[in-house]
Amino acid sequence: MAADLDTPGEAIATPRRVIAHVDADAFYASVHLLEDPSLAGKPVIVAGRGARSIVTTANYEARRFGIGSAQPAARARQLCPHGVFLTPDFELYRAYSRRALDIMRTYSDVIEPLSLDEAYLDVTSIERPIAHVRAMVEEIRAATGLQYSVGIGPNKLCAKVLSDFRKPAAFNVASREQCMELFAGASPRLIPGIGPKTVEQLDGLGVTTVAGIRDAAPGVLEALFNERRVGELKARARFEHAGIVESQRETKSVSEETTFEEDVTDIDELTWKLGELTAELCERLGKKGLRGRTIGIKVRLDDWTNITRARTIDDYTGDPLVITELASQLLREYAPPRPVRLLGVRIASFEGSETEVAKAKPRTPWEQLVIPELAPQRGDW
Ligand code: TTP
Ligand code: MG
Repeated sequence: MAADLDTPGEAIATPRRVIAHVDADAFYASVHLLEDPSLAGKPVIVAGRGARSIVTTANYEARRFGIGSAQPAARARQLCPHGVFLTPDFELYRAYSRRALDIMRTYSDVIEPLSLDEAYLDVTSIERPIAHVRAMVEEIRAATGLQYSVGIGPNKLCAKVLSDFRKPAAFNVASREQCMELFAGASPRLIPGIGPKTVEQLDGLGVTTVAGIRDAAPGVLEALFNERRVGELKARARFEHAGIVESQRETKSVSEETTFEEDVTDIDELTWKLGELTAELCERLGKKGLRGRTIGIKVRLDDWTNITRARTIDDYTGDPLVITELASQLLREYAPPRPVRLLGVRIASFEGSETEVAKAKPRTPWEQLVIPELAPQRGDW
């Protein structure tokens, strides 16, 4: 769902790359099915509980009844009264997502997660990128049970559109030219970066397909869009896109701090406050799935002297008890000589933090990649 495809296409200037987009099938619903095998074969709908709640997703059994994301839950109940309705459990989704991502990281250093169930990977530097990505999704499936659909193409735009094609369990590989052909007759709404409003405007101009944008005679699109936007639309319709896969910026450290309303002298009160700050810190660590080895404190005195103290331990931790203990020890050792104005706790040296963007050259040119047959079929769109 998250489309970060907002870079205009400049395919000609872009070096050849092999980009994969992976997207879990019916993600939330699949997680519930994995947790409770008795749901197998039943239509499963994940929606809020309130009267005005909406459907987040549904498994493919439920989709057969016309149920889909963003539909009012009440409507879904009418369409499928015997369906199993479940409320979202984000902790669980995050846990599955993290496990899948951990496996992905063993296959590529250049990964850009877009949401809990979606990521781009740059596999340009891999010798047999298609087999590599296939092995990756198979490993994820074996380890977590999650099924991912895959699109592989020369840029993010191709990869994204391909991964959405003939879901579930899709595995589509195509060049830019093949994408143009494959999706020529599809609605422009298929293309990320062409939103519902643009689709409506295009419709008003009689342009109802991707090829229609590409082949529009000069002046036609200009009736509604400025020159720059026309260029963008045409580039997208040609599946040109210059965006690179941006690996998540590494978190180097996480910290929490507080400034007191009144300066604090009592060491017990300061220690207690450290415990509170650490609890908040650990919650954030947990969300990011991080564990660190260097624990530090920061103290600002009433005369604005700032000091930091840190210590590195042998084992990675995200445990509030361990961190509070060490932080309190550092505080006692420092023994603030004046009233304290600000207190902070920090953790760094995270587990597995060596990810780096590979600036590698393509190992295998596109012409040599084995490209499966992807002839459009009736009813594809
Ligand atoms: P998607 O990948 O768009 O949907 P999906 O994984 O359920 O189904 P598929 O990919 O097979 O088409 O979104 C991932 C999760 O995000 C989805 O399981 C639930 C959540 N989501 C919402 O909460 N609201 C929405 O409108 C959409 C589209 C998704
Ligand atoms: Mg999905």
